[in-house]
Amino acid sequence: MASADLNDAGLPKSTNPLFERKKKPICLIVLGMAGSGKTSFVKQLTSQLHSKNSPPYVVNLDPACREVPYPVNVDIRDTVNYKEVMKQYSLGPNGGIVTSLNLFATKFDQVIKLVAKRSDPAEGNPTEITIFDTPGQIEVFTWSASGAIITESLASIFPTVIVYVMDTVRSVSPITFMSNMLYACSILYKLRLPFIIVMNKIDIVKHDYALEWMTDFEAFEEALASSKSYNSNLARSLSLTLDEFYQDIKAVGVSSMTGEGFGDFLNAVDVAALEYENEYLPEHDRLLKLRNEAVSDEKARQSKEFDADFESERQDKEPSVYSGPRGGPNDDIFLRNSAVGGGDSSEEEEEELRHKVDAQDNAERKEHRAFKEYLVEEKMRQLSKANGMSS
Ligand SMILES: Nc1nc2c(ncn2[C@@H]2O[C@H](COP(=O)(O)OP(=O)(O)OP(=O)(O)O)[C@@H](O)[C@H]2O)c(=O)[nH]1
Ligand SMILES: [Mg+2]
Repeated sequence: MASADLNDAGLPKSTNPLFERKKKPICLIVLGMAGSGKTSFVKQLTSQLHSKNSPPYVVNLDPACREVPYPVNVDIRDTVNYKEVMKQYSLGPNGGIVTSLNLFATKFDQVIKLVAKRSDPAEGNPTEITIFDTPGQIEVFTWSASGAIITESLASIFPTVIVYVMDTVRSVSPITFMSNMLYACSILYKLRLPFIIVMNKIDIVKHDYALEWMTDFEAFEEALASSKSYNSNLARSLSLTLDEFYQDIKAVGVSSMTGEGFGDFLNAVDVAALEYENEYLPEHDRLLKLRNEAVSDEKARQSKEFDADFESERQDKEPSVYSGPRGGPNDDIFLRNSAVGGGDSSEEEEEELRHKVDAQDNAERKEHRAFKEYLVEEKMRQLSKANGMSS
Protein backbone atom coordinates (compact mmCIF):
# COMPACT_ATOMS: atom_id res chain seq x y z
CA MET A 1 0.00 0.00 0.00
CA ALA A 2 1.31 3.46 -0.89
CA SER A 3 2.49 5.47 2.10
CA ALA A 4 0.10 8.30 1.14
CA ASP A 5 -2.77 5.91 1.90
CA LEU A 6 -1.54 5.30 5.44
CA ASN A 7 -2.15 7.44 8.49
CA ASP A 8 0.44 8.30 11.21
CA ALA A 9 -0.03 4.95 12.89
CA GLY A 10 0.74 3.20 9.60
CA LEU A 11 -2.91 2.14 9.12
CA PRO A 12 -5.03 2.61 6.02
CA LYS A 13 -6.66 6.06 6.08
CA SER A 14 -10.38 6.15 6.72
CA THR A 15 -12.93 8.84 7.34
CA ASN A 16 -14.57 6.72 10.02
CA PRO A 17 -12.21 6.28 13.01
CA LEU A 18 -14.36 3.49 14.46
CA PHE A 19 -14.03 1.54 11.24
CA GLU A 20 -10.25 1.91 11.44
CA ARG A 21 -10.11 0.84 15.06
CA LYS A 22 -12.16 -2.31 14.52
CA LYS A 23 -9.48 -3.74 12.29
CA LYS A 24 -6.82 -3.23 14.91
CA PRO A 25 -5.38 -5.83 17.26
CA ILE A 26 -6.46 -6.06 20.88
CA CYS A 27 -3.69 -4.81 23.17
CA LEU A 28 -3.33 -6.55 26.51
CA ILE A 29 -1.30 -4.66 29.12
CA VAL A 30 -0.26 -7.21 31.75
CA LEU A 31 0.16 -5.67 35.22
CA GLY A 32 0.50 -7.17 38.68
CA MET A 33 2.51 -7.26 41.90
CA ALA A 34 6.13 -8.46 41.76
CA GLY A 35 6.29 -12.22 41.33
CA SER A 36 2.55 -12.63 40.68
CA GLY A 37 3.40 -14.47 37.46
CA LYS A 38 3.07 -11.81 34.72
CA THR A 39 5.96 -13.12 32.63
CA SER A 40 4.87 -16.76 33.06
CA PHE A 41 1.34 -15.70 32.06
CA VAL A 42 2.62 -13.97 28.91
CA LYS A 43 4.69 -17.05 28.10
CA GLN A 44 1.72 -19.41 28.45
CA LEU A 45 -0.65 -17.13 26.53
CA THR A 46 1.88 -16.70 23.72
CA SER A 47 2.35 -20.44 23.44
CA GLN A 48 -1.42 -21.10 23.40
CA LEU A 49 -2.00 -18.48 20.69
CA HIS A 50 0.83 -19.94 18.62
CA SER A 51 -0.80 -23.37 18.86
CA LYS A 52 -4.07 -21.82 17.61
CA ASN A 53 -2.12 -20.48 14.63
CA SER A 54 -2.74 -16.92 15.80
CA PRO A 55 0.70 -15.79 16.94
CA PRO A 56 0.56 -12.61 19.06
CA TYR A 57 2.86 -9.61 18.83
CA VAL A 58 4.76 -9.48 22.13
CA VAL A 59 6.45 -6.47 23.70
CA ASN A 60 8.62 -6.66 26.82
CA LEU A 61 8.59 -3.42 28.82
CA ASP A 62 10.64 -4.73 31.76
CA PRO A 63 14.16 -3.30 31.34
CA ALA A 64 15.51 -5.13 34.40
CA CYS A 65 14.50 -8.72 33.67
CA ARG A 66 17.33 -11.17 33.19
CA GLU A 67 15.73 -13.18 30.42
CA VAL A 68 12.54 -13.18 28.40
CA PRO A 69 11.17 -16.75 28.24
CA TYR A 70 8.87 -16.19 25.22
CA PRO A 71 9.41 -15.21 21.57
CA VAL A 72 9.51 -11.43 21.85
CA ASN A 73 9.00 -8.95 19.00
CA VAL A 74 10.04 -5.75 20.76
CA ASP A 75 12.26 -5.87 23.83
CA ILE A 76 12.93 -2.64 25.76
CA ARG A 77 16.37 -4.04 26.64
CA ASP A 78 17.43 -3.75 22.98
CA THR A 79 16.78 -0.01 23.12
CA VAL A 80 17.70 0.96 26.67
CA ASN A 81 20.55 -0.44 28.76
CA TYR A 82 19.12 -0.38 32.28
CA LYS A 83 22.50 -0.82 34.02
CA GLU A 84 24.03 2.03 31.99
CA VAL A 85 21.05 4.23 32.85
CA MET A 86 21.64 3.54 36.55
CA LYS A 87 25.33 4.36 36.21
CA GLN A 88 25.00 7.45 34.03
CA TYR A 89 22.18 9.03 36.04
CA SER A 90 23.49 7.75 39.44
CA LEU A 91 20.21 6.01 40.18
CA GLY A 92 19.11 3.08 42.30
CA PRO A 93 17.30 0.06 40.82
CA ASN A 94 13.79 1.59 40.90
CA GLY A 95 14.94 4.97 39.58
CA GLY A 96 16.82 3.10 36.85
CA ILE A 97 13.67 1.23 35.78
CA VAL A 98 11.54 4.40 35.80
CA THR A 99 14.12 6.33 33.77
CA SER A 100 14.60 3.47 31.30
CA LEU A 101 10.85 3.30 30.76
CA ASN A 102 10.69 7.09 30.37
CA LEU A 103 13.43 6.96 27.74
CA PHE A 104 11.61 4.17 25.93
CA ALA A 105 8.27 6.02 26.10
CA THR A 106 9.80 8.81 24.01
CA LYS A 107 10.08 6.31 21.16
CA PHE A 108 6.77 4.58 21.73
CA ASP A 109 5.27 5.93 18.51
CA GLN A 110 7.59 3.50 16.70
CA VAL A 111 6.14 0.58 18.67
CA ILE A 112 2.63 1.72 17.74
CA LYS A 113 3.59 1.81 14.07
CA LEU A 114 5.04 -1.71 14.30
CA VAL A 115 1.94 -3.06 16.05
CA ALA A 116 -0.31 -1.41 13.47
CA LYS A 117 1.76 -2.77 10.61
CA ARG A 118 1.58 -6.34 11.94
CA SER A 119 -2.20 -6.13 12.15
CA ASP A 120 -2.57 -5.03 8.54
CA PRO A 121 -4.30 -7.84 6.55
CA ALA A 122 -1.94 -7.05 3.66
CA GLU A 123 0.86 -8.49 5.83
CA GLY A 124 -0.68 -12.00 5.76
CA ASN A 125 -1.85 -13.68 8.98
CA PRO A 126 -2.32 -10.34 10.76
CA THR A 127 -1.83 -10.27 14.52
CA GLU A 128 -5.04 -10.25 16.52
CA ILE A 129 -3.53 -9.82 19.96
CA THR A 130 -0.58 -7.73 21.14
CA ILE A 131 0.74 -8.42 24.64
CA PHE A 132 2.76 -6.03 26.82
CA ASP A 133 4.71 -7.51 29.74
CA THR A 134 5.50 -4.87 32.39
CA PRO A 135 8.14 -4.43 35.14
CA GLY A 136 7.82 -6.23 38.47
CA GLN A 137 7.50 -3.00 40.42
CA ILE A 138 3.91 -2.28 39.46
CA GLU A 139 4.02 1.36 40.56
CA VAL A 140 6.77 2.01 38.02
CA PHE A 141 4.18 1.51 35.32
CA THR A 142 0.97 2.59 36.99
CA TRP A 143 2.14 5.82 38.61
CA SER A 144 4.80 7.01 36.18
CA ALA A 145 4.45 9.44 33.31
CA SER A 146 5.72 6.84 30.85
CA GLY A 147 3.13 4.26 31.96
CA ALA A 148 0.39 6.82 31.36
CA ILE A 149 1.85 7.82 27.97
CA ILE A 150 2.12 4.20 26.85
CA THR A 151 -1.37 3.24 28.06
CA GLU A 152 -3.10 6.33 26.72
CA SER A 153 -1.41 6.23 23.34
CA LEU A 154 -2.34 2.57 22.91
CA ALA A 155 -5.91 3.07 24.12
CA SER A 156 -6.47 5.99 21.78
CA ILE A 157 -5.72 3.79 18.76
CA PHE A 158 -6.27 0.12 19.64
CA PRO A 159 -8.84 -1.75 21.72
CA THR A 160 -6.85 -1.94 24.95
CA VAL A 161 -7.52 -4.17 27.96
CA ILE A 162 -5.78 -4.17 31.36
CA VAL A 163 -4.93 -7.65 32.61
CA TYR A 164 -4.27 -7.59 36.35
CA VAL A 165 -2.43 -10.74 37.48
CA MET A 166 -3.13 -11.74 41.08
CA ASP A 167 -1.22 -14.42 42.95
CA THR A 168 -3.85 -16.74 44.47
CA VAL A 169 -1.25 -18.35 46.74
CA ARG A 170 -0.21 -15.08 48.36
CA SER A 171 -3.75 -13.69 48.60
CA VAL A 172 -5.29 -16.34 50.87
CA SER A 173 -5.08 -13.95 53.82
CA PRO A 174 -8.18 -11.70 53.64
CA ILE A 175 -6.09 -8.61 54.39
CA THR A 176 -3.57 -9.32 51.63
CA PHE A 177 -6.47 -10.09 49.32
CA MET A 178 -8.04 -6.76 50.20
CA SER A 179 -4.88 -4.76 49.53
CA ASN A 180 -4.45 -6.54 46.20
CA MET A 181 -8.04 -5.68 45.26
CA LEU A 182 -7.59 -2.08 46.36
CA TYR A 183 -4.58 -1.81 44.11
CA ALA A 184 -6.53 -3.31 41.21
CA CYS A 185 -9.41 -0.93 41.91
CA SER A 186 -7.14 2.12 41.98
CA ILE A 187 -5.64 1.11 38.62
CA LEU A 188 -9.09 0.58 37.13
CA TYR A 189 -10.28 4.02 38.21
CA LYS A 190 -7.05 5.64 37.08
CA LEU A 191 -6.91 4.06 33.62
CA ARG A 192 -10.65 3.58 33.05
CA LEU A 193 -10.12 0.77 30.55
CA PRO A 194 -11.71 -2.69 30.32
CA PHE A 195 -10.21 -4.75 33.10
CA ILE A 196 -9.71 -8.49 33.71
CA ILE A 197 -8.41 -9.93 36.96
CA VAL A 198 -6.37 -13.05 36.28
CA MET A 199 -6.17 -15.21 39.40
CA ASN A 200 -2.93 -17.02 38.69
CA LYS A 201 -1.31 -20.16 40.11
CA ILE A 202 -4.56 -22.13 40.48
CA ASP A 203 -2.51 -25.31 40.13
CA ILE A 204 -1.38 -24.59 43.72
CA VAL A 205 -4.42 -22.85 45.27
CA LYS A 206 -7.82 -22.76 43.57
CA HIS A 207 -9.31 -19.30 43.15
CA ASP A 208 -12.78 -20.26 44.44
CA TYR A 209 -12.13 -18.58 47.79
CA ALA A 210 -11.36 -15.28 46.04
CA LEU A 211 -14.48 -15.45 43.86
CA GLU A 212 -16.55 -16.18 46.97
CA TRP A 213 -15.07 -13.21 48.84
CA MET A 214 -15.88 -10.99 45.87
CA THR A 215 -19.51 -12.07 45.66
CA ASP A 216 -20.43 -12.88 49.25
CA PHE A 217 -19.64 -10.22 51.82
CA GLU A 218 -20.58 -12.50 54.74
CA ALA A 219 -18.04 -15.10 53.64
CA PHE A 220 -15.38 -12.39 53.63
CA GLU A 221 -16.56 -11.23 57.10
CA GLU A 222 -16.17 -14.78 58.39
CA ALA A 223 -12.61 -14.98 57.04
CA LEU A 224 -11.81 -11.69 58.70
CA ALA A 225 -13.29 -12.77 62.03
CA SER A 226 -10.15 -14.68 62.94
CA SER A 227 -8.01 -11.53 62.94
CA LYS A 228 -9.44 -8.75 65.10
CA SER A 229 -6.93 -6.07 64.31
CA TYR A 230 -7.39 -2.47 63.23
CA ASN A 231 -6.53 -3.70 59.74
CA SER A 232 -9.38 -6.18 59.67
CA ASN A 233 -11.87 -3.47 60.66
CA LEU A 234 -10.52 -1.32 57.90
CA ALA A 235 -10.69 -4.21 55.43
CA ARG A 236 -14.33 -4.83 56.44
CA SER A 237 -15.38 -1.27 55.59
CA LEU A 238 -13.29 -1.23 52.45
CA SER A 239 -14.85 -4.47 51.32
CA LEU A 240 -18.29 -2.82 51.41
CA THR A 241 -16.88 0.11 49.46
CA LEU A 242 -15.39 -2.21 46.84
CA ASP A 243 -18.75 -3.88 46.24
CA GLU A 244 -19.42 -1.81 43.13
CA PHE A 245 -15.97 -2.62 41.77
CA TYR A 246 -16.55 -6.35 42.25
CA GLN A 247 -19.89 -6.24 40.45
CA ASP A 248 -18.45 -5.00 37.15
CA ILE A 249 -15.20 -6.87 37.17
CA LYS A 250 -14.32 -9.96 35.14
CA ALA A 251 -12.20 -12.48 37.05
CA VAL A 252 -10.80 -15.72 35.67
CA GLY A 253 -8.62 -18.35 37.30
CA VAL A 254 -5.59 -19.62 35.36
CA SER A 255 -2.43 -21.56 35.82
CA SER A 256 0.48 -20.19 33.86
CA MET A 257 2.26 -23.47 34.59
CA THR A 258 -0.32 -25.94 33.27
CA GLY A 259 -2.28 -23.70 30.90
CA GLU A 260 -5.58 -24.31 32.72
CA GLY A 261 -8.19 -21.55 32.37
CA PHE A 262 -6.72 -19.84 29.29
CA GLY A 263 -9.85 -20.61 27.21
CA ASP A 264 -11.94 -18.68 29.74
CA PHE A 265 -9.38 -15.92 29.68
CA LEU A 266 -9.62 -15.54 25.88
CA ASN A 267 -13.43 -15.41 26.12
CA ALA A 268 -13.10 -12.65 28.73
CA VAL A 269 -10.79 -10.77 26.33
CA ASP A 270 -13.48 -10.86 23.60
CA VAL A 271 -16.04 -9.44 26.03
CA ALA A 272 -13.57 -6.76 27.20
CA ALA A 273 -12.81 -5.75 23.59
CA LEU A 274 -16.54 -5.27 22.98
CA GLU A 275 -16.71 -3.22 26.16
CA TYR A 276 -13.91 -1.06 24.75
CA GLU A 277 -15.89 -0.45 21.54
CA ASN A 278 -19.20 0.17 23.28
CA GLU A 279 -18.19 2.01 26.44
CA TYR A 280 -14.62 3.22 26.39
CA LEU A 281 -14.53 4.46 22.80
CA PRO A 282 -17.66 6.70 22.96
CA GLU A 283 -16.37 8.09 26.29
CA HIS A 284 -12.91 8.63 24.77
CA ASP A 285 -14.44 10.40 21.76
CA ARG A 286 -16.66 12.51 24.05
CA LEU A 287 -13.65 13.56 26.15
CA LEU A 288 -11.63 14.27 23.02
CA LYS A 289 -14.43 16.48 21.71
CA LEU A 290 -14.65 18.29 25.06
CA ARG A 291 -10.88 18.78 25.08
CA ASN A 292 -10.88 20.12 21.52
CA GLU A 293 -13.71 22.49 22.42
CA ALA A 294 -11.81 23.62 25.53
CA VAL A 295 -8.69 24.21 23.42
CA SER A 296 -10.55 26.28 20.83
CA ASP A 297 -12.35 28.24 23.61
CA GLU A 298 -8.99 28.96 25.19
CA LYS A 299 -7.57 30.05 21.84
CA ALA A 300 -10.53 32.40 21.31
CA ARG A 301 -10.12 33.81 24.84
CA GLN A 302 -6.40 34.40 24.33
CA SER A 303 -6.99 36.06 20.99
CA LYS A 304 -9.64 38.34 22.57
CA GLU A 305 -7.26 39.16 25.42
CA PHE A 306 -4.52 39.94 22.93
CA ASP A 307 -6.83 42.26 20.98
CA ALA A 308 -7.82 44.06 24.21
CA ASP A 309 -4.17 44.40 25.28
CA PHE A 310 -3.21 45.63 21.87
CA GLU A 311 -6.00 48.21 21.89
CA SER A 312 -5.14 49.50 25.39
CA GLU A 313 -1.45 49.63 24.49
CA ARG A 314 -2.29 51.61 21.39
CA GLN A 315 -4.31 54.08 23.50
CA ASP A 316 -1.53 54.25 26.13
CA LYS A 317 0.82 55.50 23.47
CA GLU A 318 -1.21 58.66 22.82
CA PRO A 319 1.22 61.55 23.56
CA SER A 320 -1.14 63.12 26.15
CA VAL A 321 -0.81 60.08 28.41
CA TYR A 322 2.96 60.33 28.30
CA SER A 323 3.11 63.88 29.62
CA GLY A 324 5.68 64.14 32.39
CA PRO A 325 9.37 63.63 32.91
CA ARG A 326 9.74 60.88 30.33
CA GLY A 327 8.54 62.94 27.43
CA GLY A 328 6.72 61.38 24.46
CA PRO A 329 5.96 57.76 23.62
CA ASN A 330 9.11 57.41 21.54
CA ASP A 331 11.23 57.77 24.63
CA ASP A 332 9.37 54.95 26.39
CA ILE A 333 9.97 52.54 23.52
CA PHE A 334 13.55 53.74 23.25
CA LEU A 335 14.18 52.97 26.93
CA ARG A 336 12.83 49.42 26.69
CA ASN A 337 14.95 48.70 23.63
CA SER A 338 18.07 50.07 25.22
CA ALA A 339 17.51 47.87 28.28
CA VAL A 340 18.01 44.80 26.12
CA GLY A 341 20.89 46.32 24.21
CA GLY A 342 18.83 47.45 21.20
CA GLY A 343 18.02 50.92 19.83
CA ASP A 344 20.01 53.32 17.72
CA SER A 345 20.94 55.89 20.37
CA SER A 346 24.42 56.40 21.68
CA GLU A 347 25.41 55.67 25.29
CA GLU A 348 25.82 59.39 26.02
CA GLU A 349 22.23 60.04 24.99
CA GLU A 350 21.02 57.29 27.26
CA GLU A 351 23.11 58.61 30.17
CA GLU A 352 21.76 62.11 29.64
CA LEU A 353 18.21 60.82 29.66
CA ARG A 354 18.82 58.84 32.86
CA HIS A 355 20.18 62.05 34.51
CA LYS A 356 17.10 63.96 33.39
CA VAL A 357 14.80 61.37 34.94
CA ASP A 358 16.81 61.26 38.18
CA ALA A 359 16.79 65.05 38.44
CA GLN A 360 13.03 65.09 37.94
CA ASP A 361 12.58 62.41 40.62
CA ASN A 362 14.73 64.46 43.05
CA ALA A 363 12.71 67.57 42.39
CA GLU A 364 9.50 65.67 43.01
CA ARG A 365 10.85 64.28 46.27
CA LYS A 366 11.85 67.83 47.46
CA GLU A 367 8.45 69.19 46.55
CA HIS A 368 6.78 66.43 48.50
CA ARG A 369 8.93 67.13 51.59
CA ALA A 370 8.29 70.90 51.39
CA PHE A 371 4.54 70.36 51.12
CA LYS A 372 4.59 68.06 54.15
CA GLU A 373 6.50 70.70 56.19
CA TYR A 374 4.01 73.35 55.09
CA LEU A 375 1.12 71.15 56.31
CA VAL A 376 2.75 70.68 59.75
CA GLU A 377 3.43 74.40 60.11
CA GLU A 378 -0.12 75.23 59.07
CA LYS A 379 -1.49 72.76 61.63
CA MET A 380 0.64 74.33 64.38
CA ARG A 381 -0.56 77.78 63.38
CA GLN A 382 -4.21 76.68 63.57
CA LEU A 383 -3.64 75.10 66.96
CA SER A 384 -1.98 78.13 68.52
CA LYS A 385 -4.73 80.34 67.07
CA ALA A 386 -7.38 78.12 68.66
CA ASN A 387 -5.50 78.17 72.01
CA GLY A 388 -5.25 81.97 71.89
CA MET A 389 -8.97 82.25 71.33
CA SER A 390 -9.85 79.93 74.20
CA SER A 391 -7.46 81.62 76.75
N1 LIG B 1 2.95 -23.08 40.31
C1 LIG B 1 2.92 -21.99 39.59
N2 LIG B 1 3.94 -21.15 39.62
C2 LIG B 1 3.87 -20.03 38.87
C3 LIG B 1 2.75 -19.73 38.05
N3 LIG B 1 2.96 -18.56 37.43
C4 LIG B 1 4.18 -18.16 37.81
N4 LIG B 1 4.74 -19.03 38.67
C5 LIG B 1 6.04 -18.90 39.36
O1 LIG B 1 6.03 -17.68 40.04
C6 LIG B 1 7.34 -17.11 40.02
C7 LIG B 1 7.26 -15.69 39.45
O2 LIG B 1 6.83 -15.74 38.13
P1 LIG B 1 7.13 -14.63 37.06
O3 LIG B 1 6.42 -15.02 35.83
O4 LIG B 1 8.58 -14.35 36.95
O5 LIG B 1 6.42 -13.41 37.78
P2 LIG B 1 6.46 -11.88 37.35
O6 LIG B 1 5.21 -11.26 37.84
O7 LIG B 1 6.77 -11.72 35.93
O8 LIG B 1 7.67 -11.39 38.21
P3 LIG B 1 8.37 -9.95 38.13
O9 LIG B 1 8.47 -9.57 36.69
O10 LIG B 1 9.69 -10.14 38.80
O11 LIG B 1 7.47 -9.08 38.89
C8 LIG B 1 8.19 -18.02 39.15
O12 LIG B 1 8.90 -18.85 39.99
C9 LIG B 1 7.18 -18.83 38.36
O13 LIG B 1 7.64 -20.10 38.03
C10 LIG B 1 1.66 -20.66 38.07
O14 LIG B 1 0.63 -20.49 37.45
N5 LIG B 1 1.81 -21.76 38.85
MG1 LIG C 1 8.23 -10.52 34.89
